[in-house]
Amino acid sequence: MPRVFSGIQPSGDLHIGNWLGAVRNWVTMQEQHECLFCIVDLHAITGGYDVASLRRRTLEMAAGLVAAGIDPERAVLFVQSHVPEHSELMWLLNSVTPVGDLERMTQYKDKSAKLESIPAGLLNYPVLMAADILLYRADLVPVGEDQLQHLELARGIARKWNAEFGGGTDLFPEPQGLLGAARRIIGLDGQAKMSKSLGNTIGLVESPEAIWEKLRPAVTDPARKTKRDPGTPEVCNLYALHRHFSPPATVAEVAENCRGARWGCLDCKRVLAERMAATLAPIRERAADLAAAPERLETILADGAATARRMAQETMREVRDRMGFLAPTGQPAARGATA
Ligand code: AQP
Repeated sequence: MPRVFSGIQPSGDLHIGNWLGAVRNWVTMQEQHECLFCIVDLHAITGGYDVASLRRRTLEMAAGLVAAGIDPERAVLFVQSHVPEHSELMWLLNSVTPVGDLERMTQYKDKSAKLESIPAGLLNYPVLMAADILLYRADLVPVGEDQLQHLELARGIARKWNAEFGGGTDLFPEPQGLLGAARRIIGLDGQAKMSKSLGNTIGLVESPEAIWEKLRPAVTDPARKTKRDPGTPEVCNLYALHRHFSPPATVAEVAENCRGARWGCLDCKRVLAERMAATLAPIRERAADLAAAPERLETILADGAATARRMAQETMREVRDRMGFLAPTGQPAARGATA
C-alpha cells in the first residue's frame, strides 16, 4: 500500500478550507493507503503564537480530525512534538538545503514581509515539512495548492540527500503531491486564501447560528450593489462555496436567481448557511462527544505517537549511519550498517 503523510497546524480552529482542501481527502485515502496524519505543533510556533492556548488548540485539532472521520484504527494520528525525530531530521536536512531556495518560497515572502524581525523558523519551515514527510518515507502527500511549492522543495531535498548520502540506494522516495477537488478555498473576505491566521474562516464545528453570523457579512460579487443588480455567480466566493455544500439543483437555482436579480445576496447566503450547517452537523456532534471523553483522545494520540516513533526511529538509524555519525554504544546499528 502506498504510504501517505500529511499535516495540519494547530494554529487556530480547523476550518472548512482545511476540510475541503485536505482533510476530506485524508478520510477517503485511509481506505486504501497506509496513512499518517500529524498535528504539526512545531510548525505552529514559527510565526508568533499564544503559549497559553497551544495545548488546547492541539487537542481541539485532534478532536476535529477524528470527528471529521480520521479513524485511528486505520490511520496513525499523532502530534509532531511527541516524535522528536522530526526536529533531528530537520537539522540534518539543513545540510543539503540551499538558503536561496528557502528565501524563494512564496509563503515565506508573504509572511516575513509583515514582520520587523524574521524568526529563522519561518525560513526553515519547509525543511521541517520535508523532514515530516521523509521521516516516514511517504510516497504521497495530499495538500492544498498553497503547499505545492513546499512539497516541490521537499522533493529537491530528498533528491539531494539521496545523491549525497544514498550510497547508490535511495533512502527517501520523492514524495508526490495530491491535490483534491478544492485546491484553494477563498476566505469570507472574498480575497485571501481562507486561513486560520487571517480570521476569514468558518470553523468545521461551528454552530448553525455562528455559521450564519459569519456568512451574513461575507463579501459577494462586488458589482452587485443592490438586490436589483443582476449578479455574476462565477465571481462570487459564496457561489464557489455553494458548489461544495449544496446539491447540483440548488447550485443551479442559486446561479439563475442571482443572474436574474430575483434573489439578493442574503437570500443566497441563507440557503448556503442551511446547507453548510446540515453538512457539518454530524462532524459537530462527534466533536462534542469527543470533548466529553478527553481520555479517549489522549489514548488515540499516545498510540499514534508510539507507532510513528517506531517508524521514525528506524529511518533515523539509517540516516545517522549513512551520514557517518558514530552510534552510541549499545544501540543497534541500522540494517546494512557499515562498521
Ligand atoms: N484555504 C484553503 N483551501 C484549500 N486548502 C487549504 N489548506 C489550508 N487552507 C486551505 C490545506 O489544509 C492543510 C492544512 O493546512 P495547515 O494548517 O497546515 O497550513 P496552512 O495552509 O498554512 O493553513 P492555514 O489555515 O492558512 O493556517 P495558518 O493561517 O496558520 O497559516 C494543508 O494541506 C493546506 O494546503
